[in-house]
Amino acid sequence: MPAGEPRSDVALPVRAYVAIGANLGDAQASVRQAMQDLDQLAQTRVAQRSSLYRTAPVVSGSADQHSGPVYTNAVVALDTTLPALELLTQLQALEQAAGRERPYRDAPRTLDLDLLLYGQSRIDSARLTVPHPRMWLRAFVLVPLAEIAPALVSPAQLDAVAGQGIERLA
Ligand code: A4P
Ligand code: MG
Repeated sequence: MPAGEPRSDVALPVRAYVAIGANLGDAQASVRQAMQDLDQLAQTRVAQRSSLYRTAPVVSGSADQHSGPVYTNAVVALDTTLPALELLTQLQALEQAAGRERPYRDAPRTLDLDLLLYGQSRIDSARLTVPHPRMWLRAFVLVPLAEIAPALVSPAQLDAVAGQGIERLA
């Protein structure tokens, strides 16, 4: 290939955003560990990490389910050359390694990793919907996302979730 021509076989990194949540065990330790583990993924580095937040559980399931313990939540920005579905597979492997079980919808969890945004991509496949369909409804996503990427969240979007319990941890 002549010098100076762009190479077409080298993928440019994509900026992706991942929400981290935990409300079983030592949730703060799990969230911090997840940040380190994400930075160790192949073809991926953590470019930015939000503060940790203590958040009231949001439950969408039936009323007889317990809402469970408070959550620790955070958001990280990744630069990755992994394709989106491969990144999802890696996120799910980290959830499994943290002992994640799925007894029912919105059940308490040792670790939840949701892919919020993958560059400008819109994805609607059986395994993956991006942007994450519920992200705009949730203070536990929008507040940490706005901390590291203020241009992505408008004041009106933050206002819309202002009633939800969330507190930044020191
Ligand atoms: N899936 C589709 N799109 C995506 C995506 N963008 N990122 C599929 C991740 N996964 C995605 O997820 C179920 C399926 O969604 C997966 O098989 C994947 O292929 P899951 O992690 O097995 O189950 P889940 O975590 O219960 O579902 P989900 O959708 O992550 O739940 P939600 O709606 O995000 O709610 N309250 C507080 N305060 N903090 C929380 O973190 N989290 C939840 C989970 C509820 N309440 C909460 C919190
Ligand atoms: Mg999830």
